[in-house]
Parts: sequence; structure tokens; C-alpha cells
Amino acid sequence: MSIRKIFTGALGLDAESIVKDAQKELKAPARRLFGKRILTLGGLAMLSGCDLTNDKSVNAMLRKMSSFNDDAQALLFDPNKLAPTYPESMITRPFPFNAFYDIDEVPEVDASTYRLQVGGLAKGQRVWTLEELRALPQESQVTRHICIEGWSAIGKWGGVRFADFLKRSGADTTAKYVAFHCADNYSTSIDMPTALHAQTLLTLTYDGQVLPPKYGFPMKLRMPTKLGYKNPKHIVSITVTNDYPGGYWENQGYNWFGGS
Ligand SMILES: Nc1nc2c(c(=O)[nH]1)N[C@H]1C(S)=C(S)[C@@H](COP(=O)(O)O)O[C@H]1N2
Ligand SMILES: [Mo]
Repeated sequence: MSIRKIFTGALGLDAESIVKDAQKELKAPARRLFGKRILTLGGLAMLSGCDLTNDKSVNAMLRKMSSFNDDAQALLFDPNKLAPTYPESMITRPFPFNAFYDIDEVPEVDASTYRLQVGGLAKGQRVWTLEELRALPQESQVTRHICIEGWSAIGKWGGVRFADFLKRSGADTTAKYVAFHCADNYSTSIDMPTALHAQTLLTLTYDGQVLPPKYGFPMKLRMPTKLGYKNPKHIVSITVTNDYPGGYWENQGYNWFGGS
């Protein structure tokens, strides 16, 4: 009898389906790191530190597999590697709209009363008006936005380098996470290395015009190194923290790191 059969028999668990579930949890980057070791129950037990003696420990192991994805993506993320940029002639027109609601429910944010709040581990300016944000040095980029729902489009966004903004807000850049809360109650969060990446922009314009409501007025954090759902629109508050913040889609099972 094979070791795997003995193992399975003794535990009353179906090794093959557990291994299959674990593999489903692991997307490409984690698989690249762990290679063939994850193909056995013993390997899974070793990797996760779970004993796999009951359903509860198997579930705990599967949850760990999902966070291995985040760890693997974070490990493979090169903070100095730039995402591709494109000529303006390649901009997708019209650029698609997407949100967890229809376009007629896009929030209307009042520019005159709008304030961007910075909270958590930050010792500098904690409240920003739009005028103050517009007065900071601006740059623009033409990059590809990739949505997990199966479309991608090239657009041009302009705004403040997020690393610069964090510095001016006195953010503790040794913290693990930056979390975003939005006017439509959307939320997401990112790792600090991505927050500090040179192409991560707090954007105020789209295609040279003030960012229209559908694309996130008054601002969208644009990261060409991350999938669409990690790019929050209508941001109203930013929190620097060491406590895992999750997010709207992340809490429903989307991969947290969300690199493209
Ligand atoms: N506030 C907020 N930000 C959001 C979303 C949302 O529903 N609300 N959807 C995300 C998703 S899934 C995508 S693909 C992009 C779409 O941005 P766009 O409308 O500018 O194309 O916004 C992201 N940011
Ligand atoms: Mo998306």
C-alpha cells in the first residue's frame, strides 16, 4: 500500500481531493516558488504546519495556501521594475466603466466640501483639500488597466506620485499596509512596496481632464502593477497600518495581493 493511501485511510480524508483543492488555491506565482512539493499531502502538511488530521485543520491549511499566494507575489514583486507604458495613440476610447453597481449609481462627490483624510501611522498633514492636492507636483502615465472580469484597456491618468504624498503626510513607510475607504463604501488595501512604487499615482485627471465621476472623481489610486479591483476610485480616507485591512472583493475571496 502506498504511503498516501495509508495516510488517507488512517485520517479518513480524501488525499487526492485535498491536494486538488490546495492546488486550486495556489495561483501561478506560489506554484512557481513551491514547485512539486505541494503535490503530496505530506508536503502540504509540512508547508502549512497543519497536521491535516481533521476537516478543521484541512480548512486552515487551505486558508494558508491562499495567503501563500500573497506572500509569494510579495516576494516576487520587484519594486524597481516598471509596468509597460504606451503611446497616447493606443488609448482605448471610450475607456470602460466598472464598479460593483451600474453607471447611474456613481457617487457624486462635492469638490468644495471634499476632504481627503489620512489616518493611522502618519504624523504629517492629515486632511487634504483638492486644491492642496492639485498644487503638488503632478505627472502622468499611459498604462494598461487589467480587470479580473476579463477585459483590459489602456488609459492616461495624471496626478501625484503616491510615495511623495505619503512622505508629505508623514506616513510611516515601514508599516505593512495602506488601506483605502471610498465614497461608495468600496474598500481595498495594498502592500507598502507597491504604495511606494514609482508608477503608483494618486490620480486627479483622466486623459488630461479632471477625473470624471465614472472614473472615480475626485481621485483614483492608479497602479499599473495591480489588477483593476486594487485601484480604488472616489477615495475619501487613507489609513497606514500594520493590521491586515482586507477589502470589498478581497473579503469575498479575491486574492489580496492582486498583482497583474
Ligand atoms: N470606489 C470604487 N473603486 C473601484 C471599484 C468600485 O466598485 N468602487 N471597482 C474596481 C474595479 S473591479 C475596476 S475594474 C476599476 C474600474 O475602473 P474604471 O471605471 O475607471 O474603468 O475600478 C476599481 N475601483
Ligand atoms: Mo475589475
